[in-house]
Amino acid sequence: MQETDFDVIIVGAGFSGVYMLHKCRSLGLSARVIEAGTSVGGTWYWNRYPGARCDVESMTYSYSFLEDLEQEWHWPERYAKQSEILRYIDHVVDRLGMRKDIQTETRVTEATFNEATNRWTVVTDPEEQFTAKYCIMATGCLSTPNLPQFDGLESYEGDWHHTGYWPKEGVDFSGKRVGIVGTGSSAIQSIPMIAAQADHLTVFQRTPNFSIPAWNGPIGEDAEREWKKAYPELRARARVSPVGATFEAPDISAMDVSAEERERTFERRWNEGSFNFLAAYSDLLTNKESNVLATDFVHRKIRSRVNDPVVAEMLCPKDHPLGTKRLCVDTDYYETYNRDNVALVDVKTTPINSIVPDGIRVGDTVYPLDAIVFATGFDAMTGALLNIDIRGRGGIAFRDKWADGPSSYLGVAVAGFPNLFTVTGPGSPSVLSNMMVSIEQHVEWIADCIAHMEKDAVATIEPKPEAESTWMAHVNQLASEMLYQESNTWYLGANIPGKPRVFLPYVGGVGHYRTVCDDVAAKGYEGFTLA
Ligand code: FAD
Ligand code: N01
Repeated sequence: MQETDFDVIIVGAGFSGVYMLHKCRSLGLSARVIEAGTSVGGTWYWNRYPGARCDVESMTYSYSFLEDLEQEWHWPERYAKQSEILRYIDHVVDRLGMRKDIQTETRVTEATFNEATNRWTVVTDPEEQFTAKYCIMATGCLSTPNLPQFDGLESYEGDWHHTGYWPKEGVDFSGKRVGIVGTGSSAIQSIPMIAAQADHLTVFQRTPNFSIPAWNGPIGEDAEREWKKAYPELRARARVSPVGATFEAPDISAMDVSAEERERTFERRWNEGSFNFLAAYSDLLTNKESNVLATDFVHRKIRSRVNDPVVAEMLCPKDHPLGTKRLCVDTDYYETYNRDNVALVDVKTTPINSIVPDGIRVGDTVYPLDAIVFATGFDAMTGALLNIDIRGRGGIAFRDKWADGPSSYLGVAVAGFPNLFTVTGPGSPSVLSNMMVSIEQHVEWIADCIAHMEKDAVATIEPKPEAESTWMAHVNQLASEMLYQESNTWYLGANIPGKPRVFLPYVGGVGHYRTVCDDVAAKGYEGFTLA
């Protein structure tokens, strides 16, 4: 056991942990990042499945604090692929000389607050022990892959992979009969790529998802130049916007315009691609009638893209309002079902009952497969935090405190756990935004808080229980006014058996949330106890 003492321990070396390290070093603090993977990148290190790329524009999916780099960096495509994003974060880490402060291949298993010393003790696997005044969880919202318990998986004789834990060397599906379980964003990106390579692809779909075309392609030189010229204004606009984006979001109901105008608007948004579509009208996620109009438009698009009408109907989501499961963004997803080597199997009516040595059994039918891809998502937002045994004052365990769902003040700190911060934690907008904007906002707020504490020699900061309760009531109240409740999603923990059904992110909007956080700080960290 080697004991090592730092001002700050940061868990996770994705975009959050890397920026947090940079801010801590800028404050003159000693910091160490502890990362389970063999290198940096987080999401973009682990998710190497075919077709993996971001679905917010590359030009906005990057750090805004590196103004020189944003002018230098060339993003070749409108939506950057995984390898390009990984290359970017690797470059940032080397450019800022941060690698020596990042310890990889080390998983944090325990973090315990010592009330006598006001310090955190962090224990890892392989076993080492660290102490620090501050412990910052940059563990990611979508970093704990969910592999459902399928009977017989251990007997399967082919290869299987989870999209969130993809081999670095890649997987060659040439000449193989492949099965993919799931039709969320990961599946929708990988299905066209796998279908193009494999001999045959069978898609096992439980719930069809809404997907909007990406219209991906190279970014032209003129567009890049214009974008770079406008960067400061675009970044500023994203910071105060509802979802950290630069697209226009008019405050108008879909019900307040004529059918012709609505059709034109939906068509224009569809042709712009991606999340623009949801911003066509301000009430698509609050008003069922407006949502039905948008749903009808997308259903018609799906039917026009898929040749077989039976398959097209299977692909039209009818059990949840558009956008209440995270919207997917695709390149040729629906058209892939027009290929002769692709089959769609409904596993809602008859679920997968087991994995057998040569494939997947659904009811009485065995689908013979040489390889299986599980695109079955993540234990989102709380999974990575609850995997660590975190103990606060009086030995209270995070796992006990959050047994009925997470409770947090601003999604950034938790009562009873002094000097512990969660980057993009539950109760913050995080996954409902361009996460780069939310990550930067949280990291900067935490860094300012730490700077304030160091300047005034404050030993500990922690939320007051009543401030936390008030914030959680607000988070839940706003969520209850949205259509999100009508859908079984990872936003609600519904994808993990036994997980409490609680809406996890904050729907109040990135811009509004930023104002709330800034006000809290301006009022001397209102709602926190500083000792
Ligand atoms: P992560 O990137 O998840 O990093 C967390 C790190 O913490 C991981 O490396 C993990 O190994 C490490 N870790 C966790 N627990 C421990 C532990 N106990 N000990 C040590 N290390 C630990 N967001 C967008 O805004 N736009 C997109 O287009 C987009 N595309 C996405 C595509 C995919 C396939 C996925 C899965 C997510 C996507 N996201 C997207 C969300 C994405 O997760 C965030 O944008 C962002 O990358 C999160 O960065 P992070 O550093 O907070 O977390
Ligand atoms: O996971 P998901 P994901 N039997 O949870 C199905 C981000 N992301 O990895 O809907 C059969 O969305 C499950 O079915 P159902 C983004 O935030 C972004 O695709 O629960 N099926 C569903 O179809 C995204 O939302 C990008 O009925 C089972 C699928 O598996 C988040 O990460 C790309 C099953 C899981 O879908 C997660 O996306 C990728 C079972 N037992 C990810 N269990 C971008 O494009 C689960 N399923 C930027």
